[in-house]
Amino acid sequence: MSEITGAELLLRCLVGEGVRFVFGIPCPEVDPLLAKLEQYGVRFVPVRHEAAAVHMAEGLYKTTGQVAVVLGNPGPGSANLIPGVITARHEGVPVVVITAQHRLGVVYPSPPSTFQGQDQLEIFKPLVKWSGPILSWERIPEVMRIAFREMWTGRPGPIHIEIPAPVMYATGDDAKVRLLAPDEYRAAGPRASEAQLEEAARMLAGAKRPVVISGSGVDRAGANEAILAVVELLNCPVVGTIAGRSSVPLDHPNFLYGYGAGADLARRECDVILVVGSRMGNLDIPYDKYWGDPANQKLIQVDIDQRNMGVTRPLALGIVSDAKSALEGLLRVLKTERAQPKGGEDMKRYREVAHKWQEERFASVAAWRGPGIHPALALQTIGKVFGSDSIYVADGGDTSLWALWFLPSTKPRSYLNILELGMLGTGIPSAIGAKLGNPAREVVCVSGDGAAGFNFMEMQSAAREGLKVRTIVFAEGSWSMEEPNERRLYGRTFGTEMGTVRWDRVAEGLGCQSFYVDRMEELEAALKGAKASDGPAVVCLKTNRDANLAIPGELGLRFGEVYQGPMG
Ligand SMILES: Cc1ncc(C[n+]2csc(CCOP(=O)(O)OP(=O)(O)O)c2C)c(N)n1
Ligand SMILES: [Mg+2]
Repeated sequence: MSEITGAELLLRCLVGEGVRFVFGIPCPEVDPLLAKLEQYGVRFVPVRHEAAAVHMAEGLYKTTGQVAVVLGNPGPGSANLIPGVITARHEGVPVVVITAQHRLGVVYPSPPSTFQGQDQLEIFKPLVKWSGPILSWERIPEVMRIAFREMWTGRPGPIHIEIPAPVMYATGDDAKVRLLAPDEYRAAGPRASEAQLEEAARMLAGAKRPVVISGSGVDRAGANEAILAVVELLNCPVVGTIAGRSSVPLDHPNFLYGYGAGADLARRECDVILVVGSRMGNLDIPYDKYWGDPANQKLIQVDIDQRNMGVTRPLALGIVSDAKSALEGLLRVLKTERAQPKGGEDMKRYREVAHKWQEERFASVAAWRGPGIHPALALQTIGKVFGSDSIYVADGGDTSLWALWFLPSTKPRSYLNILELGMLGTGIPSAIGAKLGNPAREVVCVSGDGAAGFNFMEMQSAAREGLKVRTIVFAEGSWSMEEPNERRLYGRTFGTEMGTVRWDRVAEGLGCQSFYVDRMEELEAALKGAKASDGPAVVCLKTNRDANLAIPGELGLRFGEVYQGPMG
């Protein structure tokens, strides 16, 4: 017989689920867990703010598929987790959120006299997919199974476990517990039936103008090759969603940007649409004006979650399935039935329209000669220096819109955005999570200066952990994205002026290598310097404020429609 603590038993469950990282701040209530991590090959990454811990878990998951644990101490630490947890819920990011309590017996209910007492279960319940306490050593494996089953059912998301200190410290005989491997208590995700695949193949093969829409679910399911194979077999357009920017290569000859006249035309003219791994949410402007007549368009949707079906566009065929197996099955049936590629004239036309539209919209960027640095040109230079193999993390308002257009095409799972909640400040911690999961790859965070302020302290975490994350702050000194509405309606701005920060100097104090650049001629050298740094590096890049604000009108309008619904 060997006695192990509740914390060690919990850790065995977590390791069995593939957990390799724990993010958080130590406290006595979780010390028995932290003390054992190394023995089980799990790395503890201390943070400067608990919300950042969740964003780190988010960056790790989005780039690797790995689930991590985040910790909150009783009271404030748990409260600080909340913005991160809400973000993870919106993003469909699985995270194990563990909150602690000091003692059993004073919680549920907590008397008003309790120090750091709060009903954390009540607080977290609406924020997560599932929330529950573990109140005895014996039930740890069972409750963890419930939680992980819930986490992986449908669209993934955070789950919350509350473990009071006495349960962490309690000991029991480990011979009495039998831990089950994931496949001993969870079934593999839903799969398309043969009949559904045949029907989808028949619709696509018989279509005159099919279009494929690729969402972030394609990235998450590792279905990137499969979706391209279907697109190439059909020789049809593939439109990437905003969240699915890295799900298909932007430089593929069949790719069309979602915001643009090329994709508009393809969507309007098409007779069959295959949407994979996307809810067709507001970011992807699912409004009638950008589509054809629903009476003549048949929509096939493949999604892991029934709840995402037909939310914004009417459905002809819904397939609740893991994206990879569905697309591979579809490809197999299309090949067996000798489906023929489409002629290519339409594709050529869409590409031409898209190209022309892009050239016209961004003519001001190409023609720009200063003064100072245009964010779009800076992003092109960043792309040139860091290339297509890097992981890019974009954060901020207008800065992230410029990044969406001007950063290069990337590998799968390699473009993180502040979608879908739009939580500013996720960039730096997400980049750290991405770097932990991909130590051999460059991870570049491009951030607005407003966004950077939220979690900039985590650059010190990066320095301490020896993580070569590169953060480039677009420092024009304002909350740019909030300005146009103020100017338009009130003829002046209020509260958008942030004042300047020398991010390079702050970074120096945090133990990072740092660079300051305010002239285009010096930008490439500064970026190369950051790339060559043997620790984390920060580039304080002073962009031109007017240039940052000059998002082309039509693009701005589309982004406005994301919030306000169809206009005009
Ligand atoms: C946490 C949070 N607060 C407020 C907002 C609303 N918001 C969206 S964009 C933006 C401005 C961002 O400024 P910055 O990061 O400097 O980027 P810029 O627009 O200047 O390029 C704000 C305040 C948000 N998305 N998230
Ligand atoms: Mg700004």
